[in-house]
Amino acid sequence: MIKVSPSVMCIDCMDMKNQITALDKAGADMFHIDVMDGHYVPNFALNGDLVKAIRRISDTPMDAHLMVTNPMDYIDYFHDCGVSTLTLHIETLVHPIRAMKKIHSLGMKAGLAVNPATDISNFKYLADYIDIVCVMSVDPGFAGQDLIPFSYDKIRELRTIFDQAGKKTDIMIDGQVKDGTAQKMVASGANVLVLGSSGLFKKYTPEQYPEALRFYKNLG
Ligand code: S6P
Ligand code: MG
Repeated sequence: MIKVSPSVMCIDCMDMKNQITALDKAGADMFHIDVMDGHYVPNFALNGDLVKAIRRISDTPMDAHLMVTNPMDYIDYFHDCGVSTLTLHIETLVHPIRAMKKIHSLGMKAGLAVNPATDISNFKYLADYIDIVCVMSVDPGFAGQDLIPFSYDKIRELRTIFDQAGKKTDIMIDGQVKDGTAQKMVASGANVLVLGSSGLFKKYTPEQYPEALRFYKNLG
């Protein structure tokens, strides 16, 4: 079954507690926490305080997607805040294997995010070290952007790399996951869907979240 990770950045922050509770009841597998530093990407977003606040009301695992210039400086911090999966951008890492090992040493799952214009051929060297890849189907920084069409090919190429390495690595897709794109993403090899404004929060009311999440989870 497909796993769904609602993007907390896309939640109306005035209604955060109710929305988290509704998503938990609806069967969210994870909560996707977008962290932005205003430097690596031209926007600011969530932080460890919010991770800790969500942890007080929910046991659902959280995957933090760090869009920051110096992610190595914050691995311990996000672990201490209660994150289960920590995803860093490969474009920000000089030594990605060292970074993944550091995340594992703290008991978290290790993820690598990859921007639309970044070559993925070196992932064959990383397959032994990563639990999840976050394929960006938009340039990171904002919700509500247009999907970059070759993202489907990228998912397919990554799935082939992991199959050849004998790994069942999770492939998460982030950006414009909605009815019409999600089917093609899953058919290409994605098994974790980040649900943002286009596929969840602008389309469904909290009462409809169970039906919405069921739809995405049953795509594969
Ligand atoms: C974007 C961020 C994403 C978005 C989400 C938006 O930089 O990493 O996680 O919050 O993907 O979804 P949508 O449906 O508005 O494109
Ligand atoms: Mg994200």
